[in-house]
Amino acid sequence: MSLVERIRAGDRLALARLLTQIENEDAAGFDTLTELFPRTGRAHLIGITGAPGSGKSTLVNRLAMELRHRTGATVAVVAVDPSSPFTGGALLGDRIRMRDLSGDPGVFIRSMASRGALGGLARTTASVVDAFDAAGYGWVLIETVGAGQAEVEIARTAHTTVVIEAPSAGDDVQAIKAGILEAADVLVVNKADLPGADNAVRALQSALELAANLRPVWDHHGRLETVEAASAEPAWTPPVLKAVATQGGGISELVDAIQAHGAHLKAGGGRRRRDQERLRSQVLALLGAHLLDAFLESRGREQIDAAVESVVGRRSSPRQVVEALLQARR
Ligand SMILES: Nc1nc2c(ncn2[C@@H]2O[C@H](COP(=O)(O)OP(=O)(O)O)[C@@H](O)[C@H]2O)c(=O)[nH]1
Ligand SMILES: [Mg+2]
Repeated sequence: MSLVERIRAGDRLALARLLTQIENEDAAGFDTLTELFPRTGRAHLIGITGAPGSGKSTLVNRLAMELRHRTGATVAVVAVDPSSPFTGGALLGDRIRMRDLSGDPGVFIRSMASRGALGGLARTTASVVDAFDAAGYGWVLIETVGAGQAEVEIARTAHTTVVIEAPSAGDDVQAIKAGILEAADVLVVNKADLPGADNAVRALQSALELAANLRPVWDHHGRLETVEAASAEPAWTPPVLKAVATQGGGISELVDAIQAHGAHLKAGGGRRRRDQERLRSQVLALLGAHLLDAFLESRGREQIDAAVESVVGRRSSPRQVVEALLQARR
């Protein structure tokens, strides 16, 4: 049997092999994915994002179990972990904590290290999500740290974006990365067993009210613009829930909210719009990467190095050298 046939038949080993090929940006993996691509578009993608330590992995673990029990559908978890020297341990920690689930063949967990460029991570993650979708996983949970542009990008292209906050010592909400609150479909104040949870809920609710008449729009460069709401789609008011992920508290309500949001998307055409947005950013990211590669190849390293040197020496501005590079004929 071919790899495609094995994946379609539910062979986990075959799927794991494809995921590794994708992570290594191996051409064979992309060929397999191309063959599988017509089978994608059925999974419900859930982005889960929030500050490090807010309890995302713990919550994702509980959420995966609850979705599995309540819907019977299979669940994939994609944990995107930055592998900086400061958080390198997180990868192992997540693997250990998520081990509870690994006895269930209907749950597949994949941790991804952010090697190389962030844009590369976003691209690889999108392909990993496609692989799970094609393999028939009904729910794909994508855990990202809500810190960088790439993570925000990954989270906002899901069908349902869940933003997690933990109560802070003061009564202010921890600074949320710009664009993330606006991208939230469901907000969760986790660690509701700790003091300050109700304050965090109130703070999030007032932040949501402020944002209620504004809705985010991303232009084709992926820049965030905020415009007055003028959407044909029916409005969705993001609920603010409380959870105690370590005990499983609030997880059932979270599944209710996710299912309600999924029904809302289907009824109002939002599901199609989100698919369009997600696939458009996939296409543009790939196109951008290929154009850059082709450009760098055509100019040769020396020209680029010379341009960078000129900027380092403050003889030219970055904009000037880019204009010169674009104009220069070989
Ligand atoms: N008190 C409390 N601790 C929690 C809760 N959820 C997670 N934690 C703890 O918070 C720490 C970070 O959790 P983790 O899931 O790794 O957070 P992540 O970095 O956002 O993925 C761990 O020590 C968890 O046991 C909760 O609901 N209450
Ligand atoms: Mg984590």
